[in-house]
Parts: sequence; structure tokens; C-alpha cells
Amino acid sequence: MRGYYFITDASLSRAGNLSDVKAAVAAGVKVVQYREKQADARKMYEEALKLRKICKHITFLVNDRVDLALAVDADGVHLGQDDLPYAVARKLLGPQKIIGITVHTVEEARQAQKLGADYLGVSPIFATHTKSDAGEPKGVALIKQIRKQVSIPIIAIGGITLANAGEVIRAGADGLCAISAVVTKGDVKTEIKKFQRLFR
Ligand code: TZP
Ligand code: MG
Repeated sequence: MRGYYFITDASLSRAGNLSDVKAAVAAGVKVVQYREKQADARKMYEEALKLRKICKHITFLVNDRVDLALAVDADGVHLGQDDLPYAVARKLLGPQKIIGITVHTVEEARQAQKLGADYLGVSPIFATHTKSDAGEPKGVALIKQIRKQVSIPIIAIGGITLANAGEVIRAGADGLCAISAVVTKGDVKTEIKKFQRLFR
């Protein structure tokens, strides 16, 4: 899970999800998450099928939707605190699929690890306009605190840019996601590579 973690955002994207995900794969990204909050199930299914094919050799996860993840044989799901409970998702997905959980506090992080989560999304680190209900920015202090308490991978998200990504990695994040800093740019592959270089 070390490195840059890509999440789609069709509403912010310049070139569209398919183009963005191809760029992410070409940049050498190891994890892509399909996140779609607007579209109906049929459109999501068709798009997710295409993305699954583009991500044939890398980890492909679906945000929120366990049914969709199963339907397209994704590698797993990413769940928030208001999505299906971990145990229910695990029962539906079976023992092999990846389940990541978003956490906003040390207590949620400890609980997610105890439940069996494969990794944590720690959010939001900085202020963001990309997710309207992201909540108060926690700063890199939260990454440091969680790092001391849990051993599973930490993926940091929320308001991350090239200017603050170094601080996020130094705080102990294994990976990070930056959505607007990447998909709004003309050359998505080049922007992703800039983030990946910070992990060397
Ligand atoms: N979850 C927590 S913050 C966020 C998500 C999906 C949005 C991150 O987007 P950006 O543009 O990198 O701040
Ligand atoms: Mg969710």
C-alpha cells in the first residue's frame, strides 16, 4: 500500500474517469478506487467493469458499494463510518477481499484494526472542497497518533497537495491520495509521478 493511491472523481476530472485511470496505471499506481456518488447503478456497473479491465494487474477497489465490488470482481471495497458495517461487508465479500475503512480519530482507527480492516483511510488531513461532509481537518498530528497505535497501512486523504505531501509521509502515512491536485490537471500521469517520487 506504499505510494500514491488513486481515487476517481468524475465531477472534478478534466478528461474523465477512464482516461484518468489509464493515466494512473501508466504512472505505475498500485491501487485505484472507483468512487462515484451520483450515477445510477447501471452506469456505475458499466463504468466499473471497464475500470476493472484497465486495472487488471493492479488493486481495484470500489467505494461504498459491496454489491458493485462483487458484480465486477473488484479486489475489495473502501467503507466509511456510515457505510455497511465491516462484519457485514466481510461476510458478503469473503475472507480474501480487501476492506479499507475511513477513520477520523485514534479510537476509530484502533476499532477498525481490531475488526480486521486491511488498511485505514485517515481523513481529512487538511481542508478540502472535494468532499462536502469530510469534517474538520485533523492535521498530520492524527497520522502520528494513529501510527503509534495501529500496524495496518495508513492512507492519508483530504487537501493533500505536492506542497504538503512530504509532511504527510514524514508523519508516518504509508500512502496518500490527492484527488483535486491530480484530476483537475491537464497531464494526470505527470502529476501522479510527482507524488510518487516523494516516496523514494
Ligand atoms: N475522503 C476524505 S477527504 C476526500 C475523500 C474522498 C476528498 C479528497 O479530495 P482532495 O481533492 O484530495 O482534497
Ligand atoms: Mg463511503
